Amino acid sequence: MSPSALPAARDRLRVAIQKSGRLSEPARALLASCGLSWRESRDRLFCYGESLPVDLLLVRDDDIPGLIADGVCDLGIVGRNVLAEHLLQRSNGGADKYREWRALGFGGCRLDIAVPDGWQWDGPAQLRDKRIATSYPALLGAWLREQGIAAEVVALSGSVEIAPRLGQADAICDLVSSGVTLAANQLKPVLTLLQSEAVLAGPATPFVDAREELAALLLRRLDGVLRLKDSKLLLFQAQRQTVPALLKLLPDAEPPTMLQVDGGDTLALQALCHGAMTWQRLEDLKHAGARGLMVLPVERMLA
Ligand code: PRT
Ligand code: ZN
Repeated sequence: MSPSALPAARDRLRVAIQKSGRLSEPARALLASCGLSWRESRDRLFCYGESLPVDLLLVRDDDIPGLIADGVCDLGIVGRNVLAEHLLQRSNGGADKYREWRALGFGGCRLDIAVPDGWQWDGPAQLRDKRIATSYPALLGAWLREQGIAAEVVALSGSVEIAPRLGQADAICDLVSSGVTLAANQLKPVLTLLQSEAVLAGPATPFVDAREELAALLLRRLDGVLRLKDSKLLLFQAQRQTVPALLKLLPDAEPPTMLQVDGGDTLALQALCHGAMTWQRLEDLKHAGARGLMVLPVERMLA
């Protein structure tokens, strides 16, 4: 490659998120909680990063993997289902250029095979020689091959769930979250091909310019936010001899800070807990000797 053909060094990071849809608001909210803010453009396709040199590109979710592979965007927030489908589709051209960096804990759903309610399901072999409608032909095709099942994949771009009623297919392979859509179309889920959620996707190799440091900063903040999502700070007092039993009730807690109160056997404890702090748990702790229990939200943490 001649020096003039080298890609220009970039000192701003470009993150692609869904313009409008299920992932757009939570993706923005997550990035905002990492301290990012933007100036909106009039066409709302590009938002200039103000607090940090991290810009947003607002696009269709299906375009995000390709934009990263082609270097138009550096990072993207997209469903694992979309990323996995594109990775398989591009397996001979660009798939090795990007990968999942982090699971983000929202947009959860499953890619399921669903069959008409009336079928007596007795296993994947029942799909042999059947027509299966899907918007995920690469994922379904790969799974069928893996199972050694010869079936016809009917690729549709939308309204997959009505395909059996229209006579276009015998079964479907589609995203499911609550399952209400399947039920409304007299279908039942029988197999899960993929557990999905929104993920941060990025290049498989490090950046060679200032973007590397920016990406590392963003990841550090993201990890802090994700780690604290369900975390609470638990404060209470207890007699020294009850502490071992109390800590057994807190398997999801970081090692607590303990301070002696009044120079006696009473300790004040402070523990960061990562699981849900329900009333039942608090009552169990009280029963085991904890006093003055207090649960506080944790807003930010930097390890
Ligand atoms: O316009 P653009 O192409 O960007 O958006 P899109 O219409 O392709 O995507 P969108 O906004 O519908 O979904 C974006 C991402 O959200 C998906 O790629 C998944 O990663 C994730 N997600 C989470 C879902 C669902 N849950 C979901 N339930 N995507 C689609 N659905 C569909 C499902 O297939 C069913 O038809 O929503 C319907 C309702 O689901 P039930 O099971 O709750 O009835
Ligand atoms: Zn889409």
